[in-house]
Amino acid sequence: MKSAKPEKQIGDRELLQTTDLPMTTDAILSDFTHYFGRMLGRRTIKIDSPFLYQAVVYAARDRLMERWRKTRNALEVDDSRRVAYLSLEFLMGRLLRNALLNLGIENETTEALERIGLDLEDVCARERDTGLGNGGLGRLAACFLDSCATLSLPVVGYGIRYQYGMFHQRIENGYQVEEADSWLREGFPWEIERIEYAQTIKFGGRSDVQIDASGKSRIVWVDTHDVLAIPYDIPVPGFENDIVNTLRLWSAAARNEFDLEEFNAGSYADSVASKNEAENITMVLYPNATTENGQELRLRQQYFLASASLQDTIRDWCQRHGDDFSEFAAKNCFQLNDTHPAIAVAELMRLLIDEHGMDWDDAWDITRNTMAYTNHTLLPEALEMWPVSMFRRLLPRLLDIIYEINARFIAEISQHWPGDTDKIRRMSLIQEGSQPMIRMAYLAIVGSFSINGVAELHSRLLREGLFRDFAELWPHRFNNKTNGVTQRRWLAACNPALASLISETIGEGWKTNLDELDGIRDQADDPDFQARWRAVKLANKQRLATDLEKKTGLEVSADMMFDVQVKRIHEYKRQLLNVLHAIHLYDRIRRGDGDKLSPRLIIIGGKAAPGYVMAKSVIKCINNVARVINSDPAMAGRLQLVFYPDYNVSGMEKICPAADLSEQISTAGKEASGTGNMKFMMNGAITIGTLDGANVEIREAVGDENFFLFGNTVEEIEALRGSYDPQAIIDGDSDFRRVMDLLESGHFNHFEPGIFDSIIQSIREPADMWMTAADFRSFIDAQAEAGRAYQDEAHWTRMSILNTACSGRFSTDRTMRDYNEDIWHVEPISLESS
Ligand code: 26Q
Repeated sequence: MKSAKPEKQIGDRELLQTTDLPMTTDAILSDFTHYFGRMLGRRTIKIDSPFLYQAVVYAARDRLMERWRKTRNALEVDDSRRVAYLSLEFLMGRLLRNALLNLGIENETTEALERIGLDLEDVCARERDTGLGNGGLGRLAACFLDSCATLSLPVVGYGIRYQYGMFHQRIENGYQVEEADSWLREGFPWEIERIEYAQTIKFGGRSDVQIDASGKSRIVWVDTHDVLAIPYDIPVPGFENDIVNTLRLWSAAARNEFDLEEFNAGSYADSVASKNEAENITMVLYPNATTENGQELRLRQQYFLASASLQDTIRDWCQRHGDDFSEFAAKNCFQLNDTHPAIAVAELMRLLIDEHGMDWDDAWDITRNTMAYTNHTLLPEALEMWPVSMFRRLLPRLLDIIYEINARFIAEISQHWPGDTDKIRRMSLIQEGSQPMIRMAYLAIVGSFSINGVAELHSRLLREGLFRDFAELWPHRFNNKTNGVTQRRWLAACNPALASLISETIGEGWKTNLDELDGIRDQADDPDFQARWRAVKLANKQRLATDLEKKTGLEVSADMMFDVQVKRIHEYKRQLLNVLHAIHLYDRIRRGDGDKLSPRLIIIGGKAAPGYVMAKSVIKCINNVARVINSDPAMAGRLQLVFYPDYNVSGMEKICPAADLSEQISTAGKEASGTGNMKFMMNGAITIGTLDGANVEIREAVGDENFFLFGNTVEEIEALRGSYDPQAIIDGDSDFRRVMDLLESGHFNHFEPGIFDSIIQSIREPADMWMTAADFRSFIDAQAEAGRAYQDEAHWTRMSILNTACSGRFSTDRTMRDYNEDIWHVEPISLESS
């Protein structure tokens, strides 16, 4: 292959050779005034105006811009190995507070705004959440970016700029109502459009054999409908290290404003419609319902992201190396966030073979040495599959390539296990049947050099269960990378009072080395430190109480124990078990058996996928039970239940600092990791949980005396299947019987007969996948123990302090170091040279 290193164009000059902008209060105020008055053209300061917020963003963005340029320059000069993190979701939340914190200008900006009578808190609250994700997987990607920038790791995030992110949730008569999230409506001041890096993405058409000039036959993908991918860049600042990495989000546009052929044929309306079809690709984020599986538009999104991101990487590569790909695998790594972008395996093959003239074996070498796959689920029904027929219609050339990968893979299995046709059928990338399907997880595994789970238990269960055949074939490819969360957002920014108390005690080092939190262990029994710790928690609870009252109208007291479960609503997460406990407490208090109970506020929040009927019933059930409990005078000061509406990243920033008890109660073996559990722990909540996901490691870290454990283990749950008899469990437990009697008598749905029948049925069902009844008794007992423990103030505070103290290993800084040591092997960016 010829090597043609392009020389820098004579005309290429750095235009912007700025000196660093001052980071002082005066300079920030002056820039703010400039943007507010001269650029945005506003005169009067109205507290609710979006323009105050925007002007502050521009002042901060200027200071990011020069650091961003230096980071990019350093990367170019060093030609160092880098990582592209491919994800259909980046749940970034708000960006302003984080940018100020990482730039180290929080105090200066606060002061600058104070001078003109503004409160930074109010200004930050004006920012809309960037809700480009469903939940854990999307937020994890956002935390990863923060940690990579902070560790100076050369990692670029590639995602989709959905016009509509995660829907907003309104509660109407107890039911979830979805509203579109038009987050871009007032503009998004963080992004920079980079039209110069637009890429063309092909769909449809067919593959054709052509003979090239040298007489060789090659396959070309013809008669395609092309769509333009336009990148928008968002800066990702590291913590006080002058690094600014990039999140590049792709937006779809019609390739020509009008398709001339159709236009000339006179079908003006059709050509405008086809423009619309192109732009539809990035219109909306899909909610994670299994019922939504198999949607054609979703496959278009996945291919659009994979193709645009790979082409972008190759464009950048060729600019520096010409068409010499010999070092490509040594210098690039693509981390696949679940199977959602897994089509990248086939697309990289296509680009290398069809567009860059490589032969199959060389292309496969590169692919197999650059792709790495992270799995986030143990639910077999959540594994993505696409109908072969849809692929043939939408991505015919990619189907050819997948078939070829599969043929070669099956040859390999046959060599390894001669004559084992059952194995071939099980491991094939194609699931045969009346509707043949492509197994995207298997494509990801076969095409990757690394396959990881997201908690120790999860990774073990992947190897022993879901992916057993593959782990037997390639044991060295399988590994674990336990999730984390960034302490900059999930402690420093969201809980400033606790952050100050910690920093006063052990210094600021924990912000970049979370293991240092261990230093507050010594204070766990110190009465003075304990009192201050409690005062912070109380203030956070008061803040949340105010917010709750504003959002729901319910008046709550910060003196109660805040018992919190916030996460997506899903049967395996068992919000229902939590409701059963609430009903049990209600029943006890009504019977006059509540005098010894700790007063509790149970908070449940989360969104249900719009098509997930059972999850939506659970929301209605929570709200109905809440209405009965909260309007019963006998419950006053003892028990309240509230549904937190429209739970999102900003919601969690208020909720986790205020929680006393963290509910992590999924059926063992179903939650891959969980990350909310880590945010709560870091903020001093104590977990009540099953041995599932990262709960296992949380309990190990904090010690079993500081964790309320309950429920069947994975092995016990598996052993139960087949003989599970929930009716007998209910009949044999008088507390459980009374709870079911209340539910079944219509006590919570007097004027809405039958609406909870399916919920009741699911609890009594021997085939109940989630085994809610099996864990009822041990859950109630663990809750009682937690209630008793809460009454011993000093003991509870000690547990709380120890939870924070032991949360060090749940920082994404640790997670990213682990990825880098075992998978990525990149060097930190050095700013010296630029
Ligand atoms: C699939 C097909 C069609 C449309 C949407 C989807 C889809 C979208 C999002 C499927 C799944 C998701 C998100 C999954 C997710 O958030 N998983 C969580 O990932 C966390 C980070 O690793 C873990 O902590 C959680 O345990 C896991 O549930």
